[in-house]
Order: sequence, then structure tokens, then C-alpha cells
Amino acid sequence: MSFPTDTIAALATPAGTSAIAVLRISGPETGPLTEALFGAPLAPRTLHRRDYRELGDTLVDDVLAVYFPAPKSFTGEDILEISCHGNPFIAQRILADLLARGCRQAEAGEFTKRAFLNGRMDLSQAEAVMDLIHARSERALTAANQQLRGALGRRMNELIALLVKVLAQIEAYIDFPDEDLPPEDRQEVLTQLEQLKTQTDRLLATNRYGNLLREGIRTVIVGEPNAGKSSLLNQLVGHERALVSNEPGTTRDYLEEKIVVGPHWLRLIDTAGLNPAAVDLERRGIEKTLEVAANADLYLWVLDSTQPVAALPPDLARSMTPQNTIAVLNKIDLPPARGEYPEMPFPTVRVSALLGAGLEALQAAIGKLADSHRADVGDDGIAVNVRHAQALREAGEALDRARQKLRDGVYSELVASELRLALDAYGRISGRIDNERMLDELFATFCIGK
Ligand SMILES: Nc1nc2c(ncn2[C@@H]2O[C@H](COP(=O)(O)OP(=O)(O)O)[C@@H](O)[C@H]2O)c(=O)[nH]1
Ligand SMILES: [Mg+2]
Repeated sequence: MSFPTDTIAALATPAGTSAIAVLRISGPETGPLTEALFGAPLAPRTLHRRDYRELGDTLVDDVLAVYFPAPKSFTGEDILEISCHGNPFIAQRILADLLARGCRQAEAGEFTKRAFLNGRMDLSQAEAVMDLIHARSERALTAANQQLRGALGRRMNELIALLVKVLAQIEAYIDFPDEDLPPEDRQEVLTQLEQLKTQTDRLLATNRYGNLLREGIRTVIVGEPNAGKSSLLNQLVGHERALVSNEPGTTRDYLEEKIVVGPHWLRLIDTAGLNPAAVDLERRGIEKTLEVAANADLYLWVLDSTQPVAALPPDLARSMTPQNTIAVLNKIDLPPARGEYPEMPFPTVRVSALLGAGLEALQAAIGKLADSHRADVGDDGIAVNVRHAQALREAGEALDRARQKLRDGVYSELVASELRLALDAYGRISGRIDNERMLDELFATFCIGK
């Protein structure tokens, strides 16, 4: 792994007008650069008010500057942070001046990458920095904070330590072909591998919830034309986002809005009504609806309570369960069809999307279903991401093969080689295994200045 040696600079806040903008500099030249800029070194970790003069001595702005010497800084290198007035013109001028003074424009994620390479955090913590920046809900924030504090890294270290112990036990016999692992040791190893597998599966099971936190809960509103789907979306979003019309088949494309419901966030998707008699454009809208609905996390099935219960397309009906579906009985401000509306096989709430009645009950029902996925998550709040899940799956498969080989009485070397694969996969989660390409890909998804 190549260690960075140049000094990088970037704007750490979004481009645009704001109260302040922050620039960040990291690398070995930061100390001399600070002196050159301000005429003297800055006392560490203290806020200083200074004039920023660019090369040639033109005054650019009145700034606040903090110097963080290595190694106790975010990147583990010398860092200078400059807060200037939040005018993009000023910030760009300072950045251009820093580049003119020999800094290199940082790449996306490069500050966090340096923090990882300098051992300030493990890979799962570096990912948590991203999760924290992008967290859109209370639950997502909690999980990101846990991971940033190293909860996943610690758990992986425990698994790695246990696996290394088992591996050492097996490898002790490999050099002596005549004395392969005795049966009682095999049994003990088998038990330990079972424990590892159980813990690996448990972590893997948190991926579903982890995805809901990071990607939002994909919530699809389905139902017949005119049931009030678009009206419901508008109520939940809080403004008129979708066209509402008493003419059936108004919504032909689907549209998506991100909303926060209690501690959760949802990608709320309005779709074309499921009209069996539709033709042409409306028909295409319905096909799209079924496509979008195929991989939803949550269904809001809107029913018009003044009409008889609608039938669902069979494929859709098969995907809908009491765990992922809420029946939303709409138009309760109007007289019901006739008699009692039949009992639904799903949690049911009664609303008027026209008047906004019953919305709180609906939000509570959504929150309850969303939280049911948390059952997989332990007290430490770990909820793994897609990359972790892939590594855990590989580790689990290698553990299974190792256990099978042990039971078959295969020579220990072959068992050990499976366990080394499992160890590799575990190691990728916290980044204990070198893999430059993987690191480049991962950090490239970060933003500049992070
Ligand atoms: N009385 C009443 N009318 C509603 C309610 N919800 C929707 N509507 C009306 O039903 C019609 C269809 O609504 P819309 O949201 O476009 O339904 P969609 O086709 O399912 O998207 C419009 O005229 C709405 O004003 C409701 O709760 N009560
Ligand atoms: Mg509509």
C-alpha cells in the first residue's frame, strides 16, 4: 500500500452562498504553509482570527484558522482548517491560492482515505463517516454513530481472533502428516466453527435493516385508479406533489419523494392505478407500476371505501404480506359502499386523503412495520452494508465448506485453506487485508473534502 506524501487541499463545505465556507489542508507541508500564510505558526487546536492574503499580498478575507498537528488529527497528518466567509468566489480564490502554493486538489474521499491509511480508523469506520453525512433519519444516524465508534470493527476483531485460534490449532498438525488432528480436537474445532458461522449469519441478517437505513424504505403506493393514491402521497409529503384528478388514470408514470416518518425515512413512490381494462399509455404505466412494486420494502394498498374491495394482480398479491403491507382504507369522509367493509388480511388504517384524517395512525403503522426489521439487530446497533454482507456471505460459505471437510475427515491442510479464505473475507470488512483497488473504489464514492 502506498502512503501519501503530498499535501492536499479542498473545500469541505458545499459550493454556494452560505454563512461560512471551510477549506481543509492535510499533509507534511501544512506546517510551513501555515507559517507562510499567517507569518507565524498557530498554537495547536486553537481558533485564530487572521487576514488571508494570497501570493502577491492581496487581502482576500478575514478568516478563522485552526491547526491540528499530526498525529492527533482527522487524517493523522498535519491539518489546517480555514473558515472564510461563505461566498463561493472567496472560497475558490483561497483554494486557487493554496494550489498555487503547492497543494494538490484532493480527490473525492481522500481525507478519509488518509485517515484510514494512517490507522486513525478502520474501513468500517471510514464508511460510517459517509453514512453519518448522508443519514436522513434518527435510526440511520444512530447506526452510523455506532459504526463510527468502531462497533463493527470490534465485532470483526472478535471473530477474527477466534478464527485465528482455530486455524492455529489445525496448522499445528499440518507439518506432521502422520499425526493429523485427533477426533476429539476435530470435534472441538467443529463446535467453534459452528459458533463462528452462527455469529456470521447473525451479522449478515442485519443487512436488510442496514439497507433500509442507508437506501430508505422503498414504499410503493398501489391500488385502483381513483382510490386516492396521489392524494395520499401529497398528504404524506405535505404539499401537492402529484396531480390529483377525479378522472381515473391520471398518474401514468411513477414518481418518488423522500419523506421522514418518525425515526425512519422512506422513498415514497406513487404509481399508476391498477386498472385491468387499461390500454396504451395507461397500460404501460401499469406495467411500470408492477415493475416498481416488485422489489418494494413496504406496500401501501389504497382502497376506496365507497367501492367494493378491489382485486390485485396475482403477482403483486403474492409479494404482499401482513409484514410488508398496510391496507389504507380511504375516503372515510364519504358514506361507505354498503354495510361493513370486509376485514383485510393486513394491518388496516382508515383515512381521508382529502381531509388529511387518520394520517397519524398511518404513520404509526408505517413506523411499526419499519421497526420490525430491527429485530435482527443486536444491542450494539450494528447494521451492515452491502459490502460487509458480501464479505460475510463469503466467510460463511468458506466456514460451511470447512465444516463439511472436517466431518468428512479430509486432511487438515484442506480445512485450513478454507479457513484462510474465511479469514480474508472477515479482514476485508475492517480493512485488515490490503487491497488497493478495493480501497480506491470505495473512497471514490465519497465527496471531495471528506
Ligand atoms: N371524498 C374524498 N375524495 C377523495 C379522497 N381521496 C381522494 N379523493 C378524490 O378522488 C379522486 C382521485 O384521487 P387521486 O388521488 O387522483 O387518486 P389516484 O388515481 O388513486 O391517484 C380525486 O377527485 C380526489 O379528490 C378522500 O379521502 N375523500
Ligand atoms: Mg394518481
